[in-house]
Amino acid sequence: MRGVEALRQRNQQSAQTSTDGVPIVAEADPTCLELLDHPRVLPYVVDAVGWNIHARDCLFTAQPPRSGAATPGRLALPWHHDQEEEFTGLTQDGTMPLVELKVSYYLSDHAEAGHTCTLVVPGSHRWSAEQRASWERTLRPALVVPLRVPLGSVMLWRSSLLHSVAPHLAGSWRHHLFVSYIPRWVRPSHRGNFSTAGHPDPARNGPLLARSSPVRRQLLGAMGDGSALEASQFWFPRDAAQLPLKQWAQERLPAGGAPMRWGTTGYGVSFSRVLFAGGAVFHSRCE
Ligand SMILES: O=C(O)CCC(=O)C(=O)O
Repeated sequence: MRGVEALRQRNQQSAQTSTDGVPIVAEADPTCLELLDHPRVLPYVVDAVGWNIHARDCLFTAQPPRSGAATPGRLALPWHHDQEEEFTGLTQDGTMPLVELKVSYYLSDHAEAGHTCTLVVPGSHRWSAEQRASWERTLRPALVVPLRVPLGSVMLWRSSLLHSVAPHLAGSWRHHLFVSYIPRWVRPSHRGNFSTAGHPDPARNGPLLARSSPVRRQLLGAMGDGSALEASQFWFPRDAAQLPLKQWAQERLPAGGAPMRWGTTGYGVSFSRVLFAGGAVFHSRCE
């Protein structure tokens, strides 16, 4: 994991700095840019949520050494389902739809004794509204999986899973970077909101887009061909060059496999789920 220390240093110098576990926006950071379209990870992302996507945001958290914390039992982040209120209305039965896929890069050793880690409750993305409302009564330690994973591990996950973050009690830093992928027609969150002159919205950052590949431009929320942003074209692309991830996906279909059903209008998202079956953790030396 070359570059993590540099990532932390760079972000500590920025106005959006946090050294206390509060996420900072890192999309334009060179490390984040490399992870945004990492060749070992992007195929899984596209397999799970299709090619009509961009990044909602890319956040980096750095938590300082915390041995001897005053409240060792307190979760670093409480239990929650991401965007529960915002997404629940998209299904009639109140289960949470698949709108967002998160990719977590664990950039410190989460297997170290006392080190914090993400805690998840497998299967909770399928819970009914009633189950989600009553988890405080039903949650048992046996249902919780702590992601005690070594440095360099990657987790792809549905952020509608019930999750939290364990207390950080180790004498080392915690480093975690995650990218959230959403359909292009869903607006980004932090990306625009935290833009400053020093950290422009990547989708409007001309020099950054000029040195990015077409696929990276799409993932940054811009048009793949560098054309001007226009809301309608997040729904109805003018031509294929605005949406290069589709071509990228087509070129990577398994040889001899069934043709991918992309939908009939060209605007849809289809899923193969050949590679990705609900969740995956693997170890990748992203160097
Ligand atoms: O830091 C983590 O492990 C998870 C972060 C998280 O829960 C969130 O961003 O919703």
